[in-house]
Amino acid sequence: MEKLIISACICGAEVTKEQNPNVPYTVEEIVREAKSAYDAGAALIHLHVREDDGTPTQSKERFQVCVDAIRKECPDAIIQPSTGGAVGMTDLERLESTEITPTPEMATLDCGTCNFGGDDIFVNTNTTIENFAKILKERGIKPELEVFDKGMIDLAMKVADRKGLLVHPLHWDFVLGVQMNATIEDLVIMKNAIPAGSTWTATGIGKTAWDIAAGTIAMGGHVRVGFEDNLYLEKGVLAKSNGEMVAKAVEIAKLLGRPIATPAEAREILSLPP
Ligand code: KMH
Ligand code: ZN
Repeated sequence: MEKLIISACICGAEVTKEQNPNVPYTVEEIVREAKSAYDAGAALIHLHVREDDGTPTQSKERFQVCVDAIRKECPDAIIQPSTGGAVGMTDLERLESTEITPTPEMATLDCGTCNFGGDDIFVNTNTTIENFAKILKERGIKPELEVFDKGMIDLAMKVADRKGLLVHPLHWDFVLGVQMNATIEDLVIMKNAIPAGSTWTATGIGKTAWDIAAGTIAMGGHVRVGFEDNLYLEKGVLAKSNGEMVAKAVEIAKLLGRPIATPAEAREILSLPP
């Protein structure tokens, strides 16, 4: 089976130290978490950044400082800034994370609007999707197409792909348990809905994380783990680090006979330049 790319979503925009004191806010904490994930086997770091008090920000200056500092500790990791940011941010604000130097190899591209817990709405209109796809293509950044349900796969194809704004092969990230349920049946629906030749990663939010990780690894997909999506190593046990969660994914992969991709192997699988 193809080698497994492990992505670590080390920080996110919503989770807090009140929920798990190991959630990183400062540059030093973000670097600590990126390094723990990288050392444990993550090839890709999905990155959000915060102000020191935990406020989410898409400031290009803050991204630049964090990416430069991560790069020193994780020299060959794929660093993938979020363009989703946090609920309520403007499109221009969200795109700032892609304006760092050197230009990131990848960034997320969220493919639809969804209910995001409580009364929060994560807004990605058709114009937003189209503009983000166009800008990422112009900047030579490979999008990770973030899809929270099957309709978002259809929307990405209609709104961006049919207009020639996506470069194939596509790479998808199925974020299950936000809007769509997070069962193995849901995973199968998503896997069967993407165009042939695509690569895909999946993650389950909260208590669904480990079932989705195991199912994904068995099905040949790639896996995302980390504080952004889940704060627990197992029921009732808060994770001490992102590295601990990556190590658990490595262990599941080992049990299922799936070798882990290095960053160089991940670039090859994702059709990124070496
Ligand atoms: N924080 C969410 C509102 C992404 O990184 O592209 C959006 C998000 C998706 O996390
Ligand atoms: Zn994110």
